[in-house]
Amino acid sequence: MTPGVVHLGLGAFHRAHQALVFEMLQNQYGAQWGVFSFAMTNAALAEQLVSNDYRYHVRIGDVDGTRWHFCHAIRQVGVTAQDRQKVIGAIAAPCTRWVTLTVTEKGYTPALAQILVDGLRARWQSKQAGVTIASCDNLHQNGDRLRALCKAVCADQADLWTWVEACCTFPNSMVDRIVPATTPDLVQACAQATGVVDRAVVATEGFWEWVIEDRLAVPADAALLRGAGVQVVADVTPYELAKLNLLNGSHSALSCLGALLDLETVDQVMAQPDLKAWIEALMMQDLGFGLQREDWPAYAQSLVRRFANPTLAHRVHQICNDLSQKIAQRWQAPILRARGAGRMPVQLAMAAALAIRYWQGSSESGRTYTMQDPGSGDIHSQAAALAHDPRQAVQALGRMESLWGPRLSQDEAWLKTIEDSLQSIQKLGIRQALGRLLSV
Ligand code: CS2
Repeated sequence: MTPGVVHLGLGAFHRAHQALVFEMLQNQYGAQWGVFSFAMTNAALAEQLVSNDYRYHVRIGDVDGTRWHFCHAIRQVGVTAQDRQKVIGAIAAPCTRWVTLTVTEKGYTPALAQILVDGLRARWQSKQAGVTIASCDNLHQNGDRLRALCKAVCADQADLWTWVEACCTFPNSMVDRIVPATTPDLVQACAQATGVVDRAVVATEGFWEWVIEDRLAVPADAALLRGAGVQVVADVTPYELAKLNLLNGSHSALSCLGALLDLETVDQVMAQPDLKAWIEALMMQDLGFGLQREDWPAYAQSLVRRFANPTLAHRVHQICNDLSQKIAQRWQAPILRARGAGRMPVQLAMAAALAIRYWQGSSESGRTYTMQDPGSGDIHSQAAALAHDPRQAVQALGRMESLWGPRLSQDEAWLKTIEDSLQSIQKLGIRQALGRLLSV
């Protein structure tokens, strides 16, 4: 029997999060929950998994210790960039019931939608049942967004789209588990602990959460998912915003901070009492402001503990990757909530100043670093060119709608507050500037 789940984006996150949920479901309900997983471009990873017989190790670590798990959720692999037809064939296969995606913020392109739509067309033409198409990326209303992309690609195929609307669903979802990119150190630690050289190994924390909207092509799947610990709810928005704003929002801020202070990992940043105090203030005063998830203060406190997890060694520069794509998803909503309530989110203005300072490309001690963020060359060159003129730097970068949206890019009081923060960083240095902000 072919696997029932087709996944796009065989990255570390998928291997340590959803794959483990599908493994639980497979253990109970069989191969219909097996995963046919496609790397987007990483052929070496796919080859490693083939030579591992599709299995790989997961190190689950918290302050009180680590344990190893050998995951067998994945049954087949491919590489989207090389095997387009294989992806389409997998989506169209009679056994397929779910398509899941973790392709990162920048992956939501018409080309992605085209491959999905080609697969759906093949299903429709061969009269197969509909599927649940679950976007699991850190995007506000990820399912709605994917559906809109697919709909645009189907603009002149009304019959196909009518079938998609009637038989397939695009639930919104929130996924949460910290899974850093695999490093050579982890491969070595795995070899020492298990005796196996496994380049597909991943490290993660004990915590995981998956909340998905109850809009599934096969409604009975909801009960099975719940049995595996997934929350299937009527409205994901409160969970999604709490996670995007509090976790991802503070992750991006603390990563810029770490990069600028030559700190390598998230736990190293959290080990500095002054930096930790600022991150807590950022969450409690600004990122959490106006959230609907009722237990958000407890969630924020749990994040402080999760970020301090020393077993993860989550590199700040990894989180800074694609920063220009992440800001709109993570910071815009809390800034708008505060501005809408007549408040000035001063900690977030400092985060914005840190991002502008980060884009200059070197740390406070003068160490240069590489920024991986395709399409952001203009941002980087403007930040570097205006490094000595905070006012002009904020005028240039704070007015970019792609980062801040139409309202904030015209909000003069907000722009002035970023400028004040950038001035303060320049005059006092980052740590003093943060200290001053905390003492107000
Ligand atoms: C991180 C996320 O790299 C990043 O941008 O903020 O990958 C984060 O670790 C996950 O979303 C946690 O659920």
